[in-house]
Amino acid sequence: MNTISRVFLMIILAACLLLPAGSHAGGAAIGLTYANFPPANTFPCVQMERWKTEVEKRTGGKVKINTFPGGTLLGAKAMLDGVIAGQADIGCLCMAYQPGRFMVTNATGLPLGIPDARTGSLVLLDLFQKYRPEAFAKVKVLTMFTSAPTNIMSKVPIRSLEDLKGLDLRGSGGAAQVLAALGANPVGMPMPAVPEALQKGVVKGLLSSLEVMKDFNFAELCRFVTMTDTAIYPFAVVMNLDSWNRLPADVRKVMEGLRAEQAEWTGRYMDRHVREAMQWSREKYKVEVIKLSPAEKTRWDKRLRPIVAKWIAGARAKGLDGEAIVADIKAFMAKRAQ
Ligand code: DTR
Repeated sequence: MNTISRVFLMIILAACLLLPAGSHAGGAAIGLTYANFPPANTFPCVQMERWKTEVEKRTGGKVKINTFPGGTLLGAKAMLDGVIAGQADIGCLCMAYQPGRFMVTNATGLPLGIPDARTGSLVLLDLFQKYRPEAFAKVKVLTMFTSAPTNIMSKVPIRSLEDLKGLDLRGSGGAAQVLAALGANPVGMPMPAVPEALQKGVVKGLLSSLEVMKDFNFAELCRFVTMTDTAIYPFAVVMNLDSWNRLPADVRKVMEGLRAEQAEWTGRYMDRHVREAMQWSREKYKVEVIKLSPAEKTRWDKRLRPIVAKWIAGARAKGLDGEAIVADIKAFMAKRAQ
């Protein structure tokens, strides 16, 4: 071996010794794919990148996660079945897009007064852990989280039930039930389809969490926000069972350890981001925020009240104890309140 080769060898050996314990530079890292349906700048994808970074860091590089935002690997409604079939190792799904499939967890989308995304996310996870719904039997649930409470964003001002009557507004799952009860005409579609629907005038607005005013630039078209602070949208991050079972125990431990932490992190990010997005919308597009008068609010609340009872009856017909589920959600809300 000549001197140059010897120096090289020593440099390589020194580099190996300097690598942190647990680093995986020696063997190939375990590669995992993570599919998501909305664009990269939106909150489901922001939480995905945070999870990826934390898992890669906490496993010392043993795992490498390739993220696919924007429906490039799996679309909104194909997410759960795609993950079950192994088209992606991990996927993020919005349960409201398939209301009948996620009866138990979608109950968090009833108008029960969940005050923010942090509380919503922890309550959703509590509910999942208590009921372990059948819908998730074929996957490993890595985390769950919710949007912030939803409000109406619209092209026209909405100050009363009369303004809302028959208006085509986009909303899915629990949000669609709220819109119907208020007398609007709910039009269901996953979030990525909304920009075009608004642009073409297929809908005159939407009921969702307000960070989308900035993240989808909806503030440009929807110059009015009517505060309802109602139904949240629940999400789940799920993993293919074979992919999960193949992981070494220490990697699984890292992911399990992140489950509640990630839910809370995402909720807090969402709550903060809603505030920033609304400030931005007011400054950039002079968006008007409409607060209902107390008398009008009473009328709206009265319309919303039967939704929960109706859901409980529907759940009973499917063999679920809807009353207990709603009572549990309320108890978890009290426990998680800050
Ligand atoms: N509100 C649900 C979920 C949702 C809220 N913000 C985003 C951003 C990107 C995708 C989905 C969502 C909805 O309206 O579809």
